[in-house]
Amino acid sequence: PSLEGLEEIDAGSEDGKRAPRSRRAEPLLLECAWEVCNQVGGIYTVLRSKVPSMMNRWGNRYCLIGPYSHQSAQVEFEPAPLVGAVGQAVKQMRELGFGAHYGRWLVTGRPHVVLLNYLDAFRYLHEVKYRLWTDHHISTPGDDEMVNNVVAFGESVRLFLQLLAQKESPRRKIVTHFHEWMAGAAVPMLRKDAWPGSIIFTTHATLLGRYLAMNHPVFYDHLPFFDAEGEAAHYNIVAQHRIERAAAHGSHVFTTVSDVTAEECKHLLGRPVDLLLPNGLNIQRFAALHEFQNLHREYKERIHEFTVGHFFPSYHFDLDNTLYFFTSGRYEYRNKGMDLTIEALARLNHRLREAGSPVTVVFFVITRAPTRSINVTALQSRAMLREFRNASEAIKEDIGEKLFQAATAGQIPDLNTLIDDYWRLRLRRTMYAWKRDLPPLIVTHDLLDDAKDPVLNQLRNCQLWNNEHDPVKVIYHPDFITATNPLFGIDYDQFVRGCHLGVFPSYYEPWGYTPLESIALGVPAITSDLAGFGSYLKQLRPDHEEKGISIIHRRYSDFHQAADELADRMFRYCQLSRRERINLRNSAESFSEHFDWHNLGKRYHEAHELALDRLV
Ligand code: G6P
Ligand code: 1S3
Repeated sequence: PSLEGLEEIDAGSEDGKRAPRSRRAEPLLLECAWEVCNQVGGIYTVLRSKVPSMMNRWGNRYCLIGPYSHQSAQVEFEPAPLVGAVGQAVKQMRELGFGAHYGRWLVTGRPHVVLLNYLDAFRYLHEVKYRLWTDHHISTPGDDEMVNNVVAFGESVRLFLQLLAQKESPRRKIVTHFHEWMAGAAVPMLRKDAWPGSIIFTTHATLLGRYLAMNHPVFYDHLPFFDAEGEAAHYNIVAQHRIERAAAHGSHVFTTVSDVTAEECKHLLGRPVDLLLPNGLNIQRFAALHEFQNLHREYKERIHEFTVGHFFPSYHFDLDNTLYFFTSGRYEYRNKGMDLTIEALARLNHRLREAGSPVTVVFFVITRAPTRSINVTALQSRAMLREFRNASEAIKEDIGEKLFQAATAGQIPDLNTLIDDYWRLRLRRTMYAWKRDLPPLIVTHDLLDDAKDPVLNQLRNCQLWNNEHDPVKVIYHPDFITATNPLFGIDYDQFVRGCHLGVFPSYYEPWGYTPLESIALGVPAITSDLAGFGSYLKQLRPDHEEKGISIIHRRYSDFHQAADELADRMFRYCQLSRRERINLRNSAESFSEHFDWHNLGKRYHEAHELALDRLV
């Protein structure tokens, strides 16, 4: 489609003006996902960051469709008048008794969005499920809340698209791009109805692949030989798997995010993908122009504060020779490579000690596991740090005032005599209470299941106890970092900026945003050749190492080889000089530009072109 004059062509322009007749045939692009206006995981990031690129090409002919949730809508959604074809279809949905909302998604680009209250389809859910079974052999258990929601959302979307097509087809072509099985139930239903538009389905991971990777010792070698149906039954995800499979087979264009996941699609869903759509970012959101090195220094100070509070009551080390490494992500212990990371840390600890290195590595594991609360000792250390700060500030002011008075009276006093007894005693008491005989904690929260927690157990097995003689210290923080978190008081992006290295050697990772976000914030990262991002770099950017991204070989290495390689990479990083670290941060930050949607959005545009071409 031509790029000219898009802003005048209307999927729902709020001024209600009709576009000139000759332009009305321009196609319409709808993008449908469970994570529209509803943050769950990485798909939210894909959709949200991609908006400016989509708006740039499609303008007002672009609209997203998602599930209505009152809570998220309060924050992310702004209603708009029901105008244009999309607005009219929403109006009709309402007349049919559906809670349908039309407006703008309040993210950069402010795209049109339709939010459907799928709960309204529950009143005839049994009929929809019956159709799914008779028409598509998808049997859905009665008591699975998630599957029921997905089916109800699928039906709401089907109905909405039918109403829209009645208004627009054949005058205007409609392309609908569905993401992930949770939005996929509408696809087979629409094909059965002979819906006149074109359908793209993108999977961001196969559900079965995720389960198998978590549980099977040699998932990738076995991939061609799995009996998908049998395995789905084994993991009790037959309905989900069949919805995903039906969406893959029912789409005109089937895509995924990387060649790693493309293999899974071929073997587990039985259809090779037509195109790969790698994930990008809106790099501008991260860009801090020439400021990012200063930001590193500023936020590193904040992390230093945490380190002082956490470690220094037990023993001291040189903060100037301390490096902060981190890993983060959803708590999929094996899939996200947390097992490998901890094993490699134990080896790094040994190597740094053997080498007599002056460096201390503080390693943060950031994920979300069920917890009761932040650990009392961790909070106490934090409170005491504040007490030190208050006492020091008070003494500074007191001494300053007394010194001023003495000096103006022509005396130079002994500074020691200027400290008020009250503050002297208070400081002594705090110093006394501050001292601890035990090593610093390795976990910041009280976990609900401390005895079975895999990260904690492996840290124990590897004897990473935060002992004084260990150059590698660990902080397991089983919650995501937000600005309201009392331990750091900074948000996740700021925390990343303050670190030195992100470590993400995933075993199962269709794409993997964490290392990409890390470099966008100017922090070098480690990924693996089993992550879509790593695989992309390995093939297309042989210069990735000098750009600050290392790729651990996991596809054809066993666990111990990979752990050695990872320990070696981290060890090499510890040997860099400050100047070399600064240079690497510069390279990483400028390289991240490659992954901006203005570059990778082209793949999406190709997919949409192909979908239009395949519409007969
Ligand atoms: C940034 C700051 C420098 C600081 C450096 C520390 O580049 O602009 O002032 O010296 O960070 O780097 P490091 O790798 O030691 O944390
Ligand atoms: C998936 O989210 P995940 O962390 O479950 O989709 C993301 C967006 O495409 C992708 O980056 C990630 O690798 C997948 O695993």
